[in-house]
Amino acid sequence: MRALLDTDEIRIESWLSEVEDRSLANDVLDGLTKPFKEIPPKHFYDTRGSELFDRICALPEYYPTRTELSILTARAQEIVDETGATELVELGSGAADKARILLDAMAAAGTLERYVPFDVSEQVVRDAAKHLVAEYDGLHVHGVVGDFERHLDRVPPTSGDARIVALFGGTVGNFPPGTRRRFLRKVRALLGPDDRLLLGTDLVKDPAVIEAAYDDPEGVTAEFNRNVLHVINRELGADFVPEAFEHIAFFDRQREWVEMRLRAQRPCSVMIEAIGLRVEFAAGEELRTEISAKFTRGRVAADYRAAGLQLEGWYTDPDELFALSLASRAA
Ligand code: AVJ
Repeated sequence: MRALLDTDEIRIESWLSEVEDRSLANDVLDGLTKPFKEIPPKHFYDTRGSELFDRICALPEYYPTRTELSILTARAQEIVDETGATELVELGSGAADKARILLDAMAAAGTLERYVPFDVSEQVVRDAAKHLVAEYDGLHVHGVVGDFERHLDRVPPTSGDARIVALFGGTVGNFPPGTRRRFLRKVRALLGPDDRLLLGTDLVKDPAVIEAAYDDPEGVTAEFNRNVLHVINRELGADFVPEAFEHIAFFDRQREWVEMRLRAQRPCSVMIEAIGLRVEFAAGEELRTEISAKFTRGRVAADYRAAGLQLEGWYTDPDELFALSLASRAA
């Protein structure tokens, strides 16, 4: 661990180290030597990828972000009053605009003590900490720089009476079902008896609505998808030609998840210097870059149960596009 900052109000620590952090190299080596090639979606988010994702969130077709924000705005006070939360832990905190809605409600309830942003980007955590301590009187920020798939156990112990651990955006849908349940079990370990998980999940709906959200006419999502190839080129010295890959997005009605893929439009031979790997793509061969599961209330409840959690609150919009749910440790 590296302590990045330690003042009266702000403490920031990092669990990432450039030498040990072989996550991308390992994922590329494993993923591109599988019978069906795949790269996990967490590697989309370098600076450009994060910018492209912000543009996706502003697209008329991409409903999840604005819907989740509307639910949170409508229900934050109720959630805070019910949980009595003194602390907010946010996994994948980014610019913390969703956190602000909860922090406002906690401040209004007079319970606000601490915010714990957890993000892979050191800059993002620093900026959020700096802005928030200026905005909220007496707020302490304990920032954690890390990968919440690997460093979840580094979240500091609760400082107050009750905390909310939040994962917004439907990001939990990026995990395949088994991994998702194991992840939720690790989140459970962060919860004391009075603590709650607040989880955003996109809901099952008309496939046409879902597919439009992942294949916009402007091509922003296509660029976002191809960005993972730019990341691999830069970080691992590879020679992908991103333009040779076509963006594919479809809703798998059986599994109820969206899949994004990149389809080689012609045969491609790619060298990945950093791991000494040559990979061949046949014309038309596809690389899976993301699954994004869509949920029902029943599926969320079942996942919670399997992870030793219990569903305690369900908050949705009038069209039931998206849901926030609250969970506690099962008795
Ligand atoms: C950030 C994972 C919630 O799955 O909808 C947006 C990422 N992918 N468009 C999602 C994404 C394509 C997004 N999450």
